[in-house]
Amino acid sequence: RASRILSSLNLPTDTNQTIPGCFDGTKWSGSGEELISKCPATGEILGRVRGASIEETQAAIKASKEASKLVRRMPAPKRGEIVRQIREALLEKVDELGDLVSLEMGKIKSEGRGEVVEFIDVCDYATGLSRSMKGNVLPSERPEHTIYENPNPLGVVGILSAFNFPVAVYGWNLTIALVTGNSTIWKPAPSTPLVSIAVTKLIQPVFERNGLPAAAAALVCGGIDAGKTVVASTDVPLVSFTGSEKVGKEVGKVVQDRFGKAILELGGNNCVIVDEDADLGQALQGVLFAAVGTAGQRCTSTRRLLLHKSIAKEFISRLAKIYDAAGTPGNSLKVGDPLEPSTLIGPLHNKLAVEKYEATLNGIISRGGEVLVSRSGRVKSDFGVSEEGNFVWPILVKPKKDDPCWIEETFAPILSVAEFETIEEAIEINNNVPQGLSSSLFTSSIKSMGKWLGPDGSDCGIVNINVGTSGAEIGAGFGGNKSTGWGRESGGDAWKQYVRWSAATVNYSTKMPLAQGVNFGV
Ligand code: UN1
Repeated sequence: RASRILSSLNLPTDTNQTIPGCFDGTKWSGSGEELISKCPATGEILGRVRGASIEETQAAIKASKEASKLVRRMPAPKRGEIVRQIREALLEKVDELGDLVSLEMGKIKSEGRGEVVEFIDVCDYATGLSRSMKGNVLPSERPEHTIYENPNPLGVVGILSAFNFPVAVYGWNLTIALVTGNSTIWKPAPSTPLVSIAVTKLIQPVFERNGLPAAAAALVCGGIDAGKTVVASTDVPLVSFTGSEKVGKEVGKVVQDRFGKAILELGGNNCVIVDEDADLGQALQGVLFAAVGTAGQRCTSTRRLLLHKSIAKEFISRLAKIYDAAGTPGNSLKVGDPLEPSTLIGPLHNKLAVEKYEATLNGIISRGGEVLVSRSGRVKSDFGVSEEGNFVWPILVKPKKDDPCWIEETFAPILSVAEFETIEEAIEINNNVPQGLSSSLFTSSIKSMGKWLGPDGSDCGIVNINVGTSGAEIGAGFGGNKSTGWGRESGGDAWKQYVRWSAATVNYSTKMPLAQGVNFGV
C-alpha cells in the first residue's frame, strides 16, 4: 500500500534508496542529516531522506533570493495565475497527496485529503487577492499633494512548518507570499519529509512553464541545522514559524535580533464553554471533533471543556458514552488504520508523543485527578491496530483545579473538564492561560454572544460560537494571541505582513509647503 501511494506521487518505493531532500530550484541534493520517515500507524519505514547541510541551505536561500527579483517584477495578477495553476496541479493529485499525508503524518483519510483541499482553497483566495490587495490613497493637508500607502514585496519568506499540518500551513504561506511578490524557502518538519518533497515536485513544473525559477519555492528538508540557518539568515526578511512555544520563543528572539519580521503560530490551550442554554447535541458533536479529531494533534484541538454546573453531569455522561464505545466492535467512533475510510481516530505521530500522553495522564492521576472514561493509555493490538503503531485511547479527565496540565499543551487526545456557574467566570477561566489560539462558546443567548466577542470576552485569535475550536476555514486570518505568538496566516489581513509598506507623499504643485504649519522660508 505504501508503495502504491509513494509511486502515485513519483517518490521512490525502495526504502534503502536515499532521497535527496534539498531543492534549490535547479537540482535536488542532500548531504546533511538523514531523516527517516516512519508510518505512525505501522512503524514501517516509508523512506530515507538526506536533508540539506548548512551550506546547501545557504545556497538554496541565495537561489530563492535571486528568484525573488523576478517574482517581484512580475505583475501581481500574473503571480495569481501561477498560484491558480498550482491549484490545478494539486487538484489533480488531491487524493494521492491526501493519502500520503495520512500515511506519513497519521491523520485519517478524510482529514489528509482535507488538508490538500485547504491548500487548494487558499490558492483560490490568493489568486483573488492578486487582483485586489490594495494600498491606500489618503488626503494630504497640503495643496496639490497626495499621500499613498504602498505595499511592496519583502524578498524571501522562510516557512518553517510542523508535522501536524504538513501541507496546509505551507500552502497558506506559499500562496500569500507569492501573490504579494515574494519567493519562499520551506523547512518542513523533519518527520514529514516525503509530503514536502511530493508537494515541491508537484508544483515545480508550474514555475518552470511560467518562466519563473522554481527556486521561488525552494525546499530544505532537515533538522535543527537547516532550520537555524533559515531563521538566522539576513537574506530571509520574514520567517513564518509554526511549532512549539519553546522553539518559537527562540525563533522569535533570533529573528528580532537581526531586525527581521516573524509570524509565529505556536501552542494552543483551546477551551470550549458549554453554557446552560446551549443545544447539547450540537455541542457534543462540536466538542467530539475538536477534542478527538486528528487524535488531538491540531494546534486548535480542544484541551479544556468548561461545563455549566446545571448541564455538566448530563454532558459528561453523554460524551463519556461516546468515548467508551470507541473500543466496541462496530461502533462508529473507530480507532485504527488512518487510511481505512471508516476510521475516525488514527495514531499519534511518534513514540515521543505517546510518552508525553502517558506522562500527562499519569501526572493527572497521581495528583488526584479523575479519569472519566473506561479506557486510557495505549490501544492494544487486540483492537486490531498494529503493535508498532502509536495508538492511544482518547480520554476525558477531571484534573484537580491547580493541576499544571491546565496551563500546558499536550499534543494528544486528552480533554480536561471543569464546571462553572456564570459566563463571566467561564470567560475568566478561558483567558487565564498563557496561550490564546482558539476558543468556543456554545450558547443560544445573544447577550452571552456579545460578551464573548467583546472587550471582556475571549482573548484568543479564534473566538467561535456554536462551532468547535478546530477546523477553521481559510477566509479569516488564522493565528492566536499571547504565547501563541500573535501571528496571522492565510486569510483576512494576514497578507499585509508579507510586504513592506511605504508611505509616499507626492507633491504635484510648484510650491514646497510644509506640514503642521511649519515655516522654513529662506
Ligand atoms: C494547525 O493545527 O497548525 O483550524 C493548523 C484548523 C485547521 C488548521 C490547523 N484549519 O484546525
